[in-house]
Amino acid sequence: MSTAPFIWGAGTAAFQIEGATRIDGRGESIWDRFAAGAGNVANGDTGDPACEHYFRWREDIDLMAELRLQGYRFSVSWPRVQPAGRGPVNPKGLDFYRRLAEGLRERGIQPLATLYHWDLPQALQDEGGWAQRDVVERYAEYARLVLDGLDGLVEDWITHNEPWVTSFLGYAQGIKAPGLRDWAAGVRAAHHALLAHGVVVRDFRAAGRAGRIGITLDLTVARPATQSAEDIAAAERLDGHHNRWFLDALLRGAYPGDMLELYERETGPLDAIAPGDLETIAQPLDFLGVNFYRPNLVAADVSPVLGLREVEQDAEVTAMDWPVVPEALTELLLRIKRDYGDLPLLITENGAAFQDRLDDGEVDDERRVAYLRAHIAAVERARAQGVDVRGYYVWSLLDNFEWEWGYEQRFGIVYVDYATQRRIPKSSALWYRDLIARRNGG
Ligand code: IFM
Repeated sequence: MSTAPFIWGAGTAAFQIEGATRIDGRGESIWDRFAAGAGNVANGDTGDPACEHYFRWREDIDLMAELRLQGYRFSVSWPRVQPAGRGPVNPKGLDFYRRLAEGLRERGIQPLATLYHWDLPQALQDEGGWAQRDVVERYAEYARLVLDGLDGLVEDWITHNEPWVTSFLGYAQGIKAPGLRDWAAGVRAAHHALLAHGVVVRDFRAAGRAGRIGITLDLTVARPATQSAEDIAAAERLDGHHNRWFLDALLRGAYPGDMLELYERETGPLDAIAPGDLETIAQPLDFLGVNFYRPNLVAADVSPVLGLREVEQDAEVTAMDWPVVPEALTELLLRIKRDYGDLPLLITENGAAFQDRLDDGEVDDERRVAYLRAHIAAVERARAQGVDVRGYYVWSLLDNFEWEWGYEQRFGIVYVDYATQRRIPKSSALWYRDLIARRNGG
């Protein structure tokens, strides 16, 4: 097991908790626009009020300190810092993150900041968003503003959260903002997100910035429903689409040949991939962030592009209908080490939504406690087998805006009563606090 200090933390993202979408010069984001569209988000929910964290951040960091969190992962809202996605910084937006980072440091909580967690300025989407190449330069400019602005306050940076979601769910499948259904745009968006990552990491090193920088991927374990050659091939395709497309590009400097072929069959030549791009993408990383929720069981099918369908698993499911299979997390971590070598990993998200009930001022979320206990044990099993995991961040600190599900799904270890904005630590928060104390000899 690595002897590097291990960070126990929790995570959130700007659009999911901040609210205040029209305050202090914040620009419109693709999620404001998408949520305003009829039928896109459950119950017509939007980014307001969310958790009003923009106003209640002091109370929230006090709560983190009470829970003895050692690290807090948050994201910076691009349209708050640079409202139209180009041009000068919006000082009020940047100041918010400066105060937040200062407050965290004062409480001994290590900030881990994500530069992009899905809230692209709408003005850039009007020019094509992640599907057009100029976004790479726009993102590099935005990143410089944030890295300069938080210099000395934040040492750990994540370029993107889950570029698979940004690109394929946003541009190819239309489930998330901007809601496009165009596979060619999806593949271009994935490539530009990776390229933008590479440019920012390269600039980070060239500027001699102190600190560490990496990227967070949402990775899965793709399993075939049967041992038929067709289902095994379907699982291989899902693995290629969800995992290898990103891992191979970032860590091997090449897209997987089977996926290039599969996408090109759908989209025609992938002209967006220019000579030299993959060298830029494959910058050495200080760490890889891994988000894990569940494995996928798949069978071959006639569905477009990937030719597969998801099959129900013989496992307990969460409120999202996601199967609870903690051993898949150990398998995933061992697989990263086996296939991509030793690199420091952070579990940047792991958690579950359940139908929590506020009962007599308490939320007894024992199923979440069981989920977290089992997944943390799965991480510790991987560490015992030599995987260099440096931290674990529960998703999420607070109940929040769960994208197309709105406020219907609760992932928090802290309950948010949206009517009053009262925060109530659930049993899982208290359990996690005690686990952190035990792991630190307390
Ligand atoms: O809430 C999201 C988060 O924004 C990104 N990863 C998955 C979480 C749960 O769906």
